[in-house]
Amino acid sequence: MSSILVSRETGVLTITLNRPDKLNAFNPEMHQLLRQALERAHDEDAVRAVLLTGAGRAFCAGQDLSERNVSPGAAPLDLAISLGSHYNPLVRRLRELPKPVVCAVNGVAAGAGANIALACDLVVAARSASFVQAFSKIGLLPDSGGTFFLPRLVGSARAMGLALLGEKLSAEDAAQWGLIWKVVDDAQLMAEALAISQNLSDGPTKGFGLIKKALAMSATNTLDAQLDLERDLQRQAGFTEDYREGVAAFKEKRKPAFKGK
Ligand code: LHQ
Repeated sequence: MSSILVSRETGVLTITLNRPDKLNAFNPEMHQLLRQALERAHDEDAVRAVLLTGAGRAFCAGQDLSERNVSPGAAPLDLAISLGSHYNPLVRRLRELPKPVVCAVNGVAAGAGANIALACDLVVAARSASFVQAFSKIGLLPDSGGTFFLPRLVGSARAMGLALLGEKLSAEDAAQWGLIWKVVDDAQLMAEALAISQNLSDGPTKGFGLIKKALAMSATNTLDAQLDLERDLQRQAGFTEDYREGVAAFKEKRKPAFKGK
């Protein structure tokens, strides 16, 4: 059984982390297959939204801790190699994909698994799901963008508490804190996440890509720089076919038929 399942239904590419007996923890093969799936999402015009989820009772438990010989007597590992070759490129790929990525968190999301969920554009979680910055429990710091995303999403006090204490945060609290988009009943999770993804895949894909870019840049830009960026990106948005279609549909009081062009 492949550790990543990929299927496309109309414009939505669904990617499922599929090592349920390991709570979908990452090993090198899973990283490689996920990279290929995201490359496909990037390259195929027919893919206009991505839905990322996990098989079984967990979304993802982060790095597979049973893969490596980490013990008091063993030679030390250089963890920067794994971050540099796998996790960091994954987070960059998710953020830089010029198409929306929805994450359906079906169960616990721990360690890098939690932060990969947060790297997606819209996070919908099942009511029974939870988020754990498990790193501090094993002497590490949040990686995969955790130290970037957490304070921006929930403020520095809550980010520090999550990172230092490594306690489970329920999906309900995560939604209330502004860490994720919304929480839904377990039975509704995939239907709701798919509906959001399908809705996005029918949208103005180029415009969505520009929204992602603008919001990403706002994390570090001054207002002046951001205003200039909005001007430049809006110029690009205004040149798309979908902008013309959107305005025409508005005037004609009909639903727009966006083509992602
Ligand atoms: C696992 C794992 C797991 C293997 C549960 N691996 N087996 C990047 C760069 C390089 C290196 C280091 O890391 C990183 C990034 C990271 O992600 S570091 C953080 C790694 N992840 C963790 O520390 C999470 C460890 N897991 C947990 O804290 C809990 O298992 C969670 C909160 C995920 C789930 O708790 P429970 O629902 O109570 O389940 P459980 O603890 O009973 O786990 C079920 C099984 O899954 C169990 O195996 P067993 O054979 O006893 O049934 C666990 O050993 C296994 N498992 N996480 N990451």
